[in-house]
Amino acid sequence: MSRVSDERVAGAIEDVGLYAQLYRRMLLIRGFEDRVQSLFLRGEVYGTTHLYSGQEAIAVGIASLLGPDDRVACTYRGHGHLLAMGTDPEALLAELLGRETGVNGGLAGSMNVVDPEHGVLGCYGIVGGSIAAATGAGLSLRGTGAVAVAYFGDGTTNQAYFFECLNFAKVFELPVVFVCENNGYGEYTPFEAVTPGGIVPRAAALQLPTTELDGMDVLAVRAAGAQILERVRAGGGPEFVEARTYRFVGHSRSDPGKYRPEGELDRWRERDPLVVTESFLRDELGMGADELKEVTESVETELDRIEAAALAAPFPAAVSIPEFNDGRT
Ligand SMILES: Cc1ncc(C[n+]2csc(CCOP(=O)(O)OP(=O)(O)O)c2C)c(N)n1
Ligand SMILES: [Mg+2]
Repeated sequence: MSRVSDERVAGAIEDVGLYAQLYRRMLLIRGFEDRVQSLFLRGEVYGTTHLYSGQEAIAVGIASLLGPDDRVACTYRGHGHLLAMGTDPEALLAELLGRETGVNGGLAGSMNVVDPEHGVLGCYGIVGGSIAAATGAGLSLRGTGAVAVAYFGDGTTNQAYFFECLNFAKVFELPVVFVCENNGYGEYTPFEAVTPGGIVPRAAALQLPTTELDGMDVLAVRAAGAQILERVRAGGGPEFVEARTYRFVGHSRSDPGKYRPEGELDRWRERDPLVVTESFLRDELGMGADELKEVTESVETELDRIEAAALAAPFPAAVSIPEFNDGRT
């Protein structure tokens, strides 16, 4: 599977084929996460998981603008970023199931996948680790036209890495795009409760150009992202994005999300990125119901195959797997 837009770049706004691909990739991520959840409940997943459901438009929109020389650094909520960059979904699921055929031989698990072949420097369990990794990559990419993208959450803007790395990137005008996925919560804490002054002013204070965008709309992400990436590739220095989004599930596998105010999830579900994009394809680009159904069904068929293959894959020989499955998160 290739990156969403290896050959296609920004400007192809009216291209039905491209948007159908973006929609398909988002469906794949959602379906993948649904399966991870049910496999987790069946005791098949080793370690913990943090699902990306609800946030798909950000990873897919940005990845659709990246080329083979660009690099991304992700968080422990990284399945969506990996799949958007073209990581083989079967190898990713096998990784989560601790199998030898996993992206990292079944030894990285959900939180620490590395996939350099697809431009992924790594997924980081340490909050803010992705910011540091992308900043370092930016240093080595300076002057090449390639960029490094850091994905991180709202809560991460309270972490020391955030200030230190944004400052460093600005001082050296590094080609880094800092993408803050504001999903409203850091674990169980609403971001408003711990972020005096909001997020964007923090980056603006360090003189990074800032963009706030609708992280539930892949078209909005892609349109703004195209302009940002053009500037950063041209040597304009680092930029900051706050993409407003929502996670449709709890923080991690053991969180039912009960701290959310009543009705909040339902309100965000009305702006589900899959619904937003499906409506656009149908109403603006004239895609028929049959075609849309075909996309959905082909994703489910692919996921059926992937799940069966990952479950049938062998465990790595040298590791005693049960030791890793003692219920700790
Ligand atoms: C350095 C560090 N501090 C604390 C934690 C525990 N921790 C894991 S996720 C998380 C919340 C991060 O929230 P946010 O940045 O909004 O990302 P989200 O999980 O919402 O995607 C915390 C505090 C950690 N993993 N690393
Ligand atoms: Mg968050």
